[in-house]
Amino acid sequence: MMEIIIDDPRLRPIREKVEAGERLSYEDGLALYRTSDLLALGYLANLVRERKNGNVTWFNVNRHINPTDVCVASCKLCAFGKRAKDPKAYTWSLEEVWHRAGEGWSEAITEFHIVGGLHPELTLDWYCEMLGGLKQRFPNVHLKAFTMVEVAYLAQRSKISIRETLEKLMAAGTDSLPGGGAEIFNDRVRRILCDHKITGSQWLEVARTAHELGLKSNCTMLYGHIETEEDRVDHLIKLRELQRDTGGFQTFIPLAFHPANTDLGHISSTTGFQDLKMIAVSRLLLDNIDHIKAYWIMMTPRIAQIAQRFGADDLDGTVVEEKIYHDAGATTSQGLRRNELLRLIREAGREPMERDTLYRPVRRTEAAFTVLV
Ligand code: V47
Repeated sequence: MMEIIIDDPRLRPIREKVEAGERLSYEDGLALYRTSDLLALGYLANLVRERKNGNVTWFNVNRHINPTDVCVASCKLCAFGKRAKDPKAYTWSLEEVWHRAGEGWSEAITEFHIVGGLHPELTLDWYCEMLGGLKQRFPNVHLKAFTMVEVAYLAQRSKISIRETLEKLMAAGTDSLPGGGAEIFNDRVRRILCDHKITGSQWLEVARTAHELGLKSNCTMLYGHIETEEDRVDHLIKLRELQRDTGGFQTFIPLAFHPANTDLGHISSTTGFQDLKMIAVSRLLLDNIDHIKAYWIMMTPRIAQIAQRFGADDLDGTVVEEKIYHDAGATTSQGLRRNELLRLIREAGREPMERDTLYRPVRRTEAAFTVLV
């Protein structure tokens, strides 16, 4: 094994644990966040990353669909959600959703990632019809639809349980759930960032129910605002504990807070150093989650590429049209072509592997794709 020099003595016992494949503790998590020895962190995270995913970097060919930005929650962290009366707010009709889903350049998209605001009038039936219409028009496309927050809101509005809501969504076409809305589980921080959203424990309960019903989901953490290092470690350990029970999380995505156009516009954006640290620490603490995604829209393609050597094994996908980060000042493009993703991955010395949403390799010919099961 390559001999590396670890400058920070606090990392030496952690290195021994990582090399032995042992679980890291809460205190280890704090030590990892508190070090500035980024190269040592990256080295350790890379060990785990290569153990789990070898030299492969996963990506997918997907399209984001955000049917409405009307939202009753008014989260301070968000620049996307608008009040219904806001002249800039939009809500697509069902026809518009179906039309837009097939719009733009097509590279045989394998996933629609569908999330939106908490709309006070759209009903669960409307969402089910939307999913049914997408399935009918695009039967091979996986529908990764609705965050835990949207599921809980639809359940509350329909006066039925979370389980029944999920069952209805599944019957209509939902194949898995994205990881958004988790923010930071700590109640104090949540009260400031997103007072009207479900609590952290409710988010975890919706995820647990989804996993029990056989749905896979992703999970996220929003960082770089008012959270402490303790809040971050606590968040990651809660995800690790739920994963121990259900095994339902596929990938973890650390999301850097973008302050522009939000009520927290005075907060500075995260730095590349912090972003890489977040990738590395999450890879080390979340030993039972297979994948760590460096979401290029949020991190920029440059940092997401370097992240492939600091613990990440996924770049997300082509995306095509992105609103949540662009409303919050993101300067990245809205989509990347498949070839551009391939170049980023190859130049990082990794082997690109196109996947479907469930991490099954996708083989492409000129005109079609086949999921290898
Ligand atoms: O839930 C909102 C966050 C999330 C801001 O599951 C913000 O594969 C930063 O969850 N600055 C949506 N973050 C994005 C998301 C996601 C992205 C890519 C892939 C997957 C997946 C999930 O973005 C929201 C919220 O946590 N967010 N506003 C903001 N101003």
